[in-house]
Amino acid sequence: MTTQVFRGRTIDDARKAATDALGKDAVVLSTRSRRRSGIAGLFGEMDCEIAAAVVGAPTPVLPPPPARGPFAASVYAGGPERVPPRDPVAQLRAELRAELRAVKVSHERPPPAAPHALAQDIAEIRELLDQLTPRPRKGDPTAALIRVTGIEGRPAAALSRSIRANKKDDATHPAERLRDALSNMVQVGPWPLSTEGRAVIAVIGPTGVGKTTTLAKLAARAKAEGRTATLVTCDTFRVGAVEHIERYADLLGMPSVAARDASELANALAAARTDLVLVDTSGREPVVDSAERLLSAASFAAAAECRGFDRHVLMCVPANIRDVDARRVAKAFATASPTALAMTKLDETDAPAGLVHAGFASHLPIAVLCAGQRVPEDIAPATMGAILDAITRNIARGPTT
Ligand SMILES: Nc1nc2c(ncn2[C@@H]2O[C@H](COP(=O)(O)OP(=O)(O)OP(=O)(O)O)[C@@H](O)[C@H]2O)c(=O)[nH]1
Ligand SMILES: [Mg+2]
Repeated sequence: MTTQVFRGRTIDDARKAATDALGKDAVVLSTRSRRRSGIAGLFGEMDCEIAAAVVGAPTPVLPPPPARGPFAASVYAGGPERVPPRDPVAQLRAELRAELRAVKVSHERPPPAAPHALAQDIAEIRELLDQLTPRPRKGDPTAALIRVTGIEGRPAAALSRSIRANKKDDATHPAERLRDALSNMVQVGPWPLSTEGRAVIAVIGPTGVGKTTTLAKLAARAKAEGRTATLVTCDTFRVGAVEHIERYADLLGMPSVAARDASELANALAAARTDLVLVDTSGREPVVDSAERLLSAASFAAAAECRGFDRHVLMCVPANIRDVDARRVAKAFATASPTALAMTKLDETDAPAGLVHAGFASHLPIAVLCAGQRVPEDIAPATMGAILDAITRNIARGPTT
């Protein structure tokens, strides 16, 4: 069987040419349209092409192929063109090669350029982002030091800016410059027991951070100083919470009271005959009418029962708190308007970056440091030296370049 190709303006033209040449037994094997070469092709004109053969027919002796050209007569007359038989595998390989070439060309083509205005906008946004979040650069000793402390997020960026801004003495060791910058960032608050007159000292903060233990430590310290105190618990929610504070009160020989809401706390304050009233709370966020709400600056100032008392509301936060959690805690307990931070569990971390995170998030000074479970040993007034030592305690072991 010999396959021949016939062309025409339409498929019918091509088919008619095939029938004329091969007779009505001609079988169409394939058809395709292609843009005509030359000027006609530019105007969208197409050729139709069919491959046809007569099954079982002897190979005809054909005249030589007609002259080719844009309007070759043989084409429009449907003149036959001999196509040498091809190995199907070779044909497939040729087609694949052509496709591969096309793919390669399309990949080598440069991507379409972004419009100039868009590219400029993107560059400006990148620059702004760089300014807002200065990334610690590799090989930058300051950035390496900050990483060792575990300080992260916005406090780390602020610290890094502060160190870089203070380049007046480049000879100073980076660790010293870090301490300088930290001392400008961290604030120290007064030890709550230093109040001379009557005072309410309350502990607030998330569950399990050491509120009750810290309050018990303060109570024991107060007793050791010869001051009298009443223990009040507003945590009437958690099973065993009231008994917990009562147990400490018994051990210390102090009166204790449970207050379920703001009015009961106000009554407890009015009834107290001691120098200090130490208030424990639940770890829940202060809601309207809750006992914790009475502790807020505004309610405390407005309540007659609170008159004559200094107000100390310590927000207890663990020393290993992450930046993101410190911000959440500061927000959650803001309605109780805490006056200072009591940082707990310093003994449980080698990177007490929470000292910075909590201070930065709450804008509160640190007044109390707790480093253990023992009552009353593991509590101390906060000092700048102790805070800086704790934060930089890994520096000697960490990289400095
Ligand atoms: N290692 C260590 N453990 C502490 C510290 N302070 C408190 N703890 C322990 O932490 C656990 C929880 O302490 P609590 O005082 O009951 O904590 P809380 O915030 O009152 O807990 P809730 O009342 O459940 O919200 C206890 O096992 C304490 O002994 C500290 O500074 N260091
Ligand atoms: Mg408790």
